[in-house]
Amino acid sequence: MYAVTEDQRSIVQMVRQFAAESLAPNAAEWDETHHFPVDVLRRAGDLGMGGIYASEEYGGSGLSRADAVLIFEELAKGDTTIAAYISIHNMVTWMIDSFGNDVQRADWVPRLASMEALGSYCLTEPGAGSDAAALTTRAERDGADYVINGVKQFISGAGVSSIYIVMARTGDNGSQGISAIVVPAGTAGLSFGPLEKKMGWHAQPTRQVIFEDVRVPTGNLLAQEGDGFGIAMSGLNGGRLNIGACSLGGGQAALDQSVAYLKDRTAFGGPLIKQEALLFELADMDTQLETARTLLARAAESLDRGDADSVKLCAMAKRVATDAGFTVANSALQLHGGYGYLADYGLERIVRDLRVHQILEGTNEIMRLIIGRSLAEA
Ligand code: FAD
Ligand code: 2MC
Repeated sequence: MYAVTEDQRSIVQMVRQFAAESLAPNAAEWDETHHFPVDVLRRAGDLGMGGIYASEEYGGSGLSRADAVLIFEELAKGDTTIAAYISIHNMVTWMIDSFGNDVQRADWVPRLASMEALGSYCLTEPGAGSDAAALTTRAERDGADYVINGVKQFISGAGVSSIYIVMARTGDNGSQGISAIVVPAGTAGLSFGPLEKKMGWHAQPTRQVIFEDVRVPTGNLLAQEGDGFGIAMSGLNGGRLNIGACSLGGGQAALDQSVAYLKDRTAFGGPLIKQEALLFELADMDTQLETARTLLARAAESLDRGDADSVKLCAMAKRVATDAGFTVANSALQLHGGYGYLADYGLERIVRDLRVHQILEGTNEIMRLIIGRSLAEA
């Protein structure tokens, strides 16, 4: 049953105001100048958005996944790229809060929840993306330390983040030989590749993270050796919902702008919104977004409950919402005619930014693989 509670309404109102005042007016400039607004992220942290679904014990907001998808939709209406980074940061906060011991949680969660420290999630490698269990970055035990060697590819926030969760191989037995280790910025041997030049997501840095004999205490291991793949995947279940919600927010902003534009723009003797072909297009856009919103809410509630089919539902919601957001934004661009292609109208930026949501946090083909496997294995 999809119903928004009174509490959720007030959270949405607060986030909507933050997005309208602090994100939307700056989104075009941050995109153009490739500016990562760390100061604004700290303000989001002050509002509780650095640890949305981390427990309150160490400074998290203690909200549900159902709350989180509403929050990310609103943030993305202001700036999808910044919203998406906040989602990745939340994966990091939640993974430490959920799988760390009390010392680790007390050390890192308060700083992450306030966004005083930013987090990066390091799974992908140059030779292992979709097939994440094939990763080769190694962490060898040496006395009381791990010594890490390897390269992580496409890491969001890299170079600016203070805390890196690194999935590294401590054993050779496939996904069971992977561990999750926290590497703080400034550790000797940790370096970053140049900024990647990207189609979108200009307002956040993407770089390689390079480990050359990076030495961290074994006390930085989350849970037990061999638990890392499960920890990484659990983080991604929520991440997939959030990124879907970011696509929804971007798509909704594009639809709202299109309705206003077609009411205003006249051709053939009246406002374009009177053209039934265009009204039907708007109707389909609205329907696609509502379908995505409904499935996101359903998947979020199942993740909150820990249902057995929540992994599959998160994959479905990610696939549907990221496809819907991109399709709707692209249609919105078309509905604006030539003006849609101009940067001033903001739509080409939303299209560029949403395109990558169909690729990262598990490509939409991998989402189909997860869903398909669940059918084959049933
Ligand atoms: P590949 O795995 O090489 O896939 C190539 C193509 O083959 C894709 O279309 C894929 O869907 C398809 N394919 C692969 N296997 C199958 C299969 N079995 N069946 C059907 N089709 C298949 N990663 C992180 O760890 N942390 C980050 O912060 C992060 N941020 C990112 C930011 C950006 C801007 C980008 C572009 C990527 C980011 N990523 C990050 C990496 C992202 O998760 C990967 O790019 C993605 O998982 C795909 O991996 P790949 O690029 O190696 O593609
Ligand atoms: N939630 C919880 N556990 C999961 C899981 C999930 N979503 N997916 C897999 N697991 C567990 C699974 O239950 C199994 O556990 P056990 O060993 O106890 O039986 C273990 O992980 C291994 O799973 P599989 O046997 O399914 O592993 P396989 O290698 O065949 O395939 C696949 C796993 C393809 C689903 C996984 O590699 C995947 O999701 N690939 C996509 C990678 C990805 O999403 N990358 C995103 C990087 S982050 C990013 O892009 C950002 C922007 C932050």
